[in-house]
Formats: sequence, C-alpha cells, structure tokens
Amino acid sequence: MDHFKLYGFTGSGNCEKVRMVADILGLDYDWIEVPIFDGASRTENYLDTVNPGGQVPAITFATGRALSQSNAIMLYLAEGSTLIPPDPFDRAQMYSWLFWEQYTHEPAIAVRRALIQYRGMKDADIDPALTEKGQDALALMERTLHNQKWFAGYQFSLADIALYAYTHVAPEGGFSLQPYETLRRWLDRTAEQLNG
Ligand SMILES: N[C@@H](CCC(=O)N[C@@H](CS)C(=O)NCC(=O)O)C(=O)O
Repeated sequence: MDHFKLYGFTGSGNCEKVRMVADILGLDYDWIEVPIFDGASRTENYLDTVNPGGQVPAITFATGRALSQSNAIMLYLAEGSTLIPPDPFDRAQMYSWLFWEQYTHEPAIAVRRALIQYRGMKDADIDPALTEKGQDALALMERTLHNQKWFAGYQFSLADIALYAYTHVAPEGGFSLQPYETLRRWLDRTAEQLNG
C-alpha cells in the first residue's frame, strides 16, 4: 500500500476506525488533524481535493486519488488481510454488520454522544426515540455475542473494529454498558486485538 494522508478528527469514532485498521496493518500514513468545528472540512480546497462531502475521515494518495466513508476506506486498506474473512458467507456477515453499523448503530449511539459531548445538550433535551434506538442496538449486539466470539464468522474482522469504535465510548453518549456483560467481554477482547 502506497503512503497516504488520513484526514481525521480526534474523538471521532468514524476516524478512529480507519486509524485502527491502518495501525494494526502497520501502514505508512500521515494523520492530518482537521478541526471540523472550525469549518476546516468545508473549505473550497478540502471539498476539491479531499472530500466533496465535506467530512472526515478521508484518505488521499500522492496521485491525487481520494476516498471517503469510513467503512469503504477500511475495506480498501484491509484488502487481502486477515481482517476480511476469506469465506464468502463470513465475509457477507461482515458486510451485514458494517451496513448495520452505519444505518442503525452510529446514527443513534454516535449522534447521541455528539449531542452531549459537542453540543452540550442535557439528557432531558434529547429525543427519547434516539435513546431507545441506541439501547436496542446494544441489546442486539449482546444477544448476538451470546452465540459467537466475533461478529463475522470465527475471526476478528472489520465488523468488530467498526462496531468497537462507537461502542467503547457509548457511556459518553449516556448509554450504560453495565447491563451488557457479554458485550463488555467482547470490548475487552477487541481492545486486546487492537493493542497487540
Ligand atoms: N458516513 C460517514 C460519516 C462521516 C461523518 O459523520 N463525519 C463527521 C465526523 S464523525 C464530520 O466530518 N463532521 C463534520 C461536518 O459534517 O462538517 C463515514 O462513515 O465516514
């Protein structure tokens, strides 16, 4: 893999996902901190050369090629590695969790965390439907892990990394992990994989 620049914001789980994959695979990259709350991801130059969607994470190569969307970037960086299961069914299961993470988990758990951490909102001011959606997501993960060690097949994969990113900081969004013992054990297992 050629050297690349990773545009990210410290504290963003979407950016952390990409950084974790790049680090675990020992890839050669530079982290470019983008102060998103100062509009740094919305400048003409950023939109033209990094991501027309105006968000982080994104990666760029010396050739000028650029890629955005955390899960797409992870898939690209991890191509051919053990983080993507070789078995087609296990791989499909990994995709299933990646899509679910973006459609259901992140829009509830990451969004509620952002409202508290970055917008200073109080629990009482947050739509209870968002809280319920996040709790349902955590309960689904807990139930799944009663029967399996990892989310896709028999091995640690991108599905675990994607789900770890916002689950381990879910308490910052007001979601207690206390009721989810199996999920907490999986978080510990995943942290061990990530920290070698
Ligand atoms: N679906 C995108 C979401 C990216 C996203 O929401 N990025 C946020 C930080 S986590 C951002 O750049 N916000 C700044 C903005 O929208 O101006 C992904 O997975 O990469």
